[in-house]
Amino acid sequence: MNREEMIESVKAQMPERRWLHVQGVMETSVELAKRFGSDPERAELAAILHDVAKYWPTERMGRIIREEQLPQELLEYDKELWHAPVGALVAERDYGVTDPEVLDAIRYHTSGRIGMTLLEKIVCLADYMEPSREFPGVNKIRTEAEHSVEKALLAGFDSTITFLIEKGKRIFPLTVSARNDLIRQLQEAEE
Ligand code: DGI
Ligand code: FE
Ligand code: FE
Repeated sequence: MNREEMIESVKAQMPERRWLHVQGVMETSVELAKRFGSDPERAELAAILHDVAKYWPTERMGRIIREEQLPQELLEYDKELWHAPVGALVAERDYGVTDPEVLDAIRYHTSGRIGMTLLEKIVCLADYMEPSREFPGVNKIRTEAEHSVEKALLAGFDSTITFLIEKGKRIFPLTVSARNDLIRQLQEAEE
């Protein structure tokens, strides 16, 4: 499947405003990849597919998590997390993506994880800061992203964690690990 066919197929699976978001993530991922020395083409590919499963019915995502041996722990946390690992599976199975780094950038774009690659950080950060995003703290994220992926992504996870705490929701352990790991990386870089 070529790039245009992939774009048409993804676009057909979501409402117009979500497609605008995906286009924003594509542009921002490419820009960040160039700024921080990652591969713009792989960043764009991950961005095109990152929310492919976002509007799939919950039951369909749940079934895939159970049947395809994705981490079963996901089933105990917010359903908003599910589209990322399911999206990675769909990218490989239905869109023929074989590049493991691209698949991981899709898989971890919501939760993050310990030891995120630069590509994973870029797609996750672009998802937070693309131009159509508006939420408290987004401007701080955009400002930090001018010089540091890690500082910007840390601000992103802080905003999500704060939001989850305010809503009285549980935090997926990978997100806590991802945040701790970014702080460690920033401290090590300072020393
Ligand atoms: O799919 P998007 O809306 O573009 O953004 P996303 O993939 O980052 O999804 C974010 C949603 O996931 C947001 O509404 C918060 C929710 N969420 C629920 N529990 C967690 C979580 N996000 C993270 N990072 N960690 C959680 O534990
Ligand atoms: Fe997403
Ligand atoms: Fe997204």
